[in-house]
Amino acid sequence: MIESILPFIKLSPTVKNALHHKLPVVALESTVISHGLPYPDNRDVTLHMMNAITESGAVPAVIALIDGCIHIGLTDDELEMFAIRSDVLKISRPDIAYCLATKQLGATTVSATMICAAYAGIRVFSTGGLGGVHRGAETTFDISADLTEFSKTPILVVCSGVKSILDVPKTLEYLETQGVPIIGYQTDRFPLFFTHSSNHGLTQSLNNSYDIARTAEIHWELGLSGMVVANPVPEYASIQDDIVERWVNEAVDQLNENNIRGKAVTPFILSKVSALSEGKTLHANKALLISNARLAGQISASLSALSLSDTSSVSEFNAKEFSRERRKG
Ligand code: PSU
Ligand code: MN
Repeated sequence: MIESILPFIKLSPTVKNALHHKLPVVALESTVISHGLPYPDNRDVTLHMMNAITESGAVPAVIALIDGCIHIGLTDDELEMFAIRSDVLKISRPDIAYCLATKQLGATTVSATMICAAYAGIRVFSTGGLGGVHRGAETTFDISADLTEFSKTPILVVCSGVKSILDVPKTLEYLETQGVPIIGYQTDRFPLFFTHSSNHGLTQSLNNSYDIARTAEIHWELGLSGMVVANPVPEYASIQDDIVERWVNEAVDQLNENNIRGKAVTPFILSKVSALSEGKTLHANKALLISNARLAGQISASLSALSLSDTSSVSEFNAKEFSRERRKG
């Protein structure tokens, strides 16, 4: 880890031990806990995600900002605090230093979680959906910092695509411009979060965690940056696109009526859609979060098996030394 960063990083004992022994670790974001889901589902689904990661042979690490430090791995009490409190800041790339300096509680979005995971040497991160290009972005310029992060930070993010609260074709175009690979897991269609499939085709599709890990390893060996693995919501929990679309349109109308802007846009639409669906979207949301965590755990374990996962820098990493250490251990 770069020396100047050390004072700002607090690893939990479990995560510290895992990183020290080069075991597979999967990062989890905290914005989905503090701003994405209601209590107590936010806490419970996080515990289920952590279990799924453990069952896949990896160590989970929820990332959040507390009292001037980037915490990698939370205690149960800390998780409860992020699940309950309403004064938690939503932290993207521009907000990290401000939150640390003012010692406020910060929940990390996809962009901030990628940055913090990379500091710790974690390569795989699991979440629900990415931020993207908002509908009407041609006038509001509202494009999530998540999308530019992928061109900067070499992390693999497992997600279920993006919600159709966004402009999906523009989001895909933007990711392509940023040079971000999107690998469909057992699909050649871009998943729409609540909906298993879509008419947006993908050019990259792989069927198992080993092939994904191998691709990631090459991507990083070549010095390329972040990547997306799109894992569709499990079919049993998938909701038909035209039904979701009705709720989304209504939520977007309310957004304009209430003059909601900036950081508040995504949480506002998420909670409106959830209310309009009378909880149906919550069921899908939980199912996909757990399924993504499981896949991320498998990919992370495969990367470790390839001797390249979870190192502070792939280019610095001495694969031979690692295999020697593994044989010894
Ligand atoms: N999309 C979801 N659920 C979420 C988010 C996005 O379906 O919880 C969160 C993620 O943390 C993502 C952030 O990084 O919202 C994007 O916020 P914004 O659109 O303000 O950049
Ligand atoms: Mn925005």
